[in-house]
Amino acid sequence: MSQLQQVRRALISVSDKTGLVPFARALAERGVDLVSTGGTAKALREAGLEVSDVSDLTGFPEMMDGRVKTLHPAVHGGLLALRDDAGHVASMEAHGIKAIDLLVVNLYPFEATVAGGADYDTAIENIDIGGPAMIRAAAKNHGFVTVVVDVEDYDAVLTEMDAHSGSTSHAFRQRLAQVAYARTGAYDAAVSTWMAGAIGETQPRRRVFAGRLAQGLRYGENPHQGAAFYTDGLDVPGVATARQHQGKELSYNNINDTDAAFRLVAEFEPADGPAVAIIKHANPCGVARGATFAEAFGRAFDCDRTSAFGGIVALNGTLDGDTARAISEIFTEVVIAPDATDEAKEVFAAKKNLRLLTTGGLPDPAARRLAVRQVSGGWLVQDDDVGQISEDDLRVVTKRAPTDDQVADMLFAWRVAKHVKSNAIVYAKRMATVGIGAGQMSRVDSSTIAALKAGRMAAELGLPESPAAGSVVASDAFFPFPDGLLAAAEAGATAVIQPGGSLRDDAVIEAADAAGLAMVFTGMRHFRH
Ligand code: 93A
Repeated sequence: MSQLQQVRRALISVSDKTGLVPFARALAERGVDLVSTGGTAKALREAGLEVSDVSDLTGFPEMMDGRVKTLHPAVHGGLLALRDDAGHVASMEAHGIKAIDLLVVNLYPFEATVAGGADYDTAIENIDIGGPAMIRAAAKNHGFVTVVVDVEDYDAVLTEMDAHSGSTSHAFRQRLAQVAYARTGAYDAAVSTWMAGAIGETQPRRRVFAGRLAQGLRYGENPHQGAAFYTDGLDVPGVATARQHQGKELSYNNINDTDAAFRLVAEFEPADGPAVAIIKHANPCGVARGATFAEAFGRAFDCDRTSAFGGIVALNGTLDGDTARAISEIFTEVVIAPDATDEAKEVFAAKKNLRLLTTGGLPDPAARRLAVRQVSGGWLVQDDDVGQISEDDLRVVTKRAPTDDQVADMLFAWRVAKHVKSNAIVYAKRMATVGIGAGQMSRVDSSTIAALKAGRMAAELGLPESPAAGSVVASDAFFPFPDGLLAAAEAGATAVIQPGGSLRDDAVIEAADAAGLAMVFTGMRHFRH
């Protein structure tokens, strides 16, 4: 295999025709013969370039509405033949197959088509078959063939050819081949993911995950870690697809925290009124509902004013001017909302470091998705936690039954607890969190920390008593012993929502009765490790 391979013939077949004409012209100027499929050839001819049709190469017309254009030995032989193998060369001569040295393909826009809400048949018709077949063939034969699947690489090809008198080097072809397989892999993954949704296949073991690079990141969780952001190509409203109106580039931690914030607030239906979540380090430090977004923000902020500094704020509806002004008063990294009024955008325009993201909608909190985590030597894949409960699922286990207000607050606290790292303890009162304990190795400690934060806020706001007094408390998993529950009661909680299911449930219920608490079991757990 020779290291340098002269580029004499290029097959170009692209759906995205961005940059096509200048690139093809530059190739032609370097003496490269151009061969193209229908639409691509038409675009090139219109630009005055000389190009031959793939149908001339194959002796077959494009047929079946374009389903069969390039699937022919004249194309695949030209891509796959080993130029230094006498048998392969003899086959080429015997069948009149001409070598293709450069393949330029970008695929039918399947991802964009399904993202645009296309129906089933349209999606199916946008699954490219011939393109991936050619890409995989050319990439396999990168010993001789250069394959380009990304418009961004056009310039690099010309630079490479100019550096080697019209040839490409083996290392260059190898790099492009690797990119080519990343593209075909991600493409089929997008098809499979879409199909899983379309037919309701939910088993993680029958699913695949792959992404497309959305953005190279300056660094990861820490400055010495490299990082990048990949999207799954399926247009779910959220941080991956949001429009950024201002502020510097999002960092790895910003993206992670913003996602946590937006997915939490998406638990609250806009039809039920404004909800705001403030997030730090992927945990909420305040979540509240209110009559207005400004009120909801104020109530969320009052849960833990200290932690909210440098936080991420998410809204479940349109950001308005009043709320933007209230948010502007504290240092905030990112604000994410389905939309923002012009007034709100003007308010933020003065805050150069604040990033405003709008998404056009909320993600469906019940939509089935995969959650993927890497461990040494592999990946753990599970269904996302889309579990939701309603009032009907609650089982009262204490002598005292909760009041209607307590039930409403318990369901609110429960939804928040789902988004808090375990062990999660959430105190809430009148649809606002008043104390959140997150990520402790002991449930008692989470209880104590949540109460401590509530006490601190009472002091800061000059309240006569801790806002945890008369609150409800949610626990993401059962209380294994009465101690965690008693810590919550001591902090002032009067009603408890938890999954139940401990061996010692009886002892915990007894303790709750003795403390005069109302307690309900959900039968569902929300671990988040
Ligand atoms: O329908 S296909 O899967 N059948 C094919 O044989 C084939 N060959 C190339 N689609 C095929 N292509 C795709 O056509 C390419 O991947 C490219 O996206 C598109 C370019 O078509 P046109 O040049 O007609 O615009």
